Amino acid sequence: MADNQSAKGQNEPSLNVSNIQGNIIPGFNKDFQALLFLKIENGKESHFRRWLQALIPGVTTMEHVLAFRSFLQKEQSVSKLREGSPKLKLTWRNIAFSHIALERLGVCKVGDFKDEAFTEGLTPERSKRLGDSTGEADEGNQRNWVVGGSDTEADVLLIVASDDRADLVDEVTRIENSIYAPPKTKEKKPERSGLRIIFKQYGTNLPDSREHFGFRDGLSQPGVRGQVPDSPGGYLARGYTIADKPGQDLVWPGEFVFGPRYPKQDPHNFTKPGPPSLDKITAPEWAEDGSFLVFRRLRQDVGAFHKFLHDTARTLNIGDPNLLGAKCVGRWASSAPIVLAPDQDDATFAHDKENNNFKFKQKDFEGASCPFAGHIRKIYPRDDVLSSEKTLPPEKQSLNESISQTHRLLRRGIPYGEPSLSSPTAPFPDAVDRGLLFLAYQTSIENQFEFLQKQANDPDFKEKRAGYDPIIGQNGPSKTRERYFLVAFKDKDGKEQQRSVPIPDEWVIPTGGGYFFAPSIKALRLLANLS
Ligand code: N7H
Repeated sequence: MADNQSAKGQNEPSLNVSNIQGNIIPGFNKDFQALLFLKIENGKESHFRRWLQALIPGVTTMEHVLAFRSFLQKEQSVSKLREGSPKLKLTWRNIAFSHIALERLGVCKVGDFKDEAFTEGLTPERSKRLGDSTGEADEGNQRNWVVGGSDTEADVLLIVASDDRADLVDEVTRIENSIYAPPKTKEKKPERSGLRIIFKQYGTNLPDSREHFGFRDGLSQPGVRGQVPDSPGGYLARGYTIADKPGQDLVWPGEFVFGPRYPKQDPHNFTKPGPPSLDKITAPEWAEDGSFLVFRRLRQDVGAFHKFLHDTARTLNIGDPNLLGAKCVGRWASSAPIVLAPDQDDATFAHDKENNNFKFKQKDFEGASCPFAGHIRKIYPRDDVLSSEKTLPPEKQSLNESISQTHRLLRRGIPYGEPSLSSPTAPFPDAVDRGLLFLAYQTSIENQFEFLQKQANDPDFKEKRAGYDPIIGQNGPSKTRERYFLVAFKDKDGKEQQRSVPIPDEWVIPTGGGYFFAPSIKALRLLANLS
């Protein structure tokens, strides 16, 4: 059990479940989703407001999602007795706005939000700072993105999610009709919605919660602290599956939702509440119960990644290319953490009760099984400290568990595109557009998403020459975008080795993105001019 899973008994903040959008907490987690990127036509703000007024009653809240989960839990226990009971299928909607859109709707101006990343938006300059390509013809160059690039920035992001593919398509059609063929007014004239769809993207979960490279994903999430009505034990993290996992740390809700009563993490003590996420400096009052949403459309070249694993395993005399894959991610394809299963994939550690129950410093301080550049170690170093600071008291350390908790994300991504036929043992290159629709909620884009992406790009984190995160690390400023990562392994002959491995190709390429704000239901009503 993680150190701070024994927080019971402290005063937990009460979460405003009927006001917070449901994909923030606890997350939609539906198999079929569509992202609609919308532009508000110039001078058509009042039309847009009318369209929004009609949408608001259908925006799904945290309360709806928790009720659904609780129903499913009961249903599951009943269906053990009653075979074949019908599954409840629902379709949900959530909405988020760019800073420019909020300005145009007259609710905010530069300086209202402290977070510069949100205020500026995902501009070419910010994309460059994330390490994205700047080569004129490069697909990863922000100017060439399919959405969020030059002239393709969205004002509004609408997320539609369903348990059923056909229901999702029906709902998207209904929304498209409301945009392009809205109901007639009393005078029988067609009423403009003031909106245009600039990009539409369907996402579908792959079997067994895999992402396209073949790894199970979406397993490790922070457990959001806070009370919700009727939650057994009084904790959001208790009684609902979202945080009921051994090893899952409880994180104060102010890291993910704005509110004067929602504390952020204290960087010196991760069980203690820090300052609130909403005060006069951080965000305007109406931002209460809202959250920033980062979107990145990340194309995955599965054939290229698998070829790298296949060829490099051969060069290094590593018998199994899947072992090199596990070193790149920090988990085996099954999700078993490599620090618990260092030599081969082991399903015992892939179980929900085990797959998050580990630490790095405690288990693998030298990086012998999980490289410091391994994706999950770079992006969430858990209890890791710098080797040069190992003996310092926590308040003098620049990295430790309390500090790592101040950079967490609520990941809500979903894969898009057809699955690949490739595997690390038989790489199969193709030209199919597939990847991850990366979505993450937080209360500071600068200190959470951007901080983590920069950490992934930093070859000297957490130790000098540890290398780039082989999944998402980018070397923006270099023309060749050369990258490497340091990996320790036992070769086929049982000899311990350590090598700096060159990364020859790009297999996660940003092709779209945007920074948004997901307001509360009350704030949506304000935006729509509803009393
Ligand atoms: Fe990552 N992958 O398949 O290799 N990610 N990720 N990610 N990721 C995780 O623990 C992947 C991306 C995080 O709590 C797993 O749930 C791929 C971005 C964080 O221990 C796998 C892409 C960012 C975690 C992947 C991608 C992150 C995490 C293990 C892009 C943020 C949790 C499953 C195409 C900047 C770490 C799990 C923890 C886990 C993969 C992108 C962040 C398998 C393919 C852009 C915070």
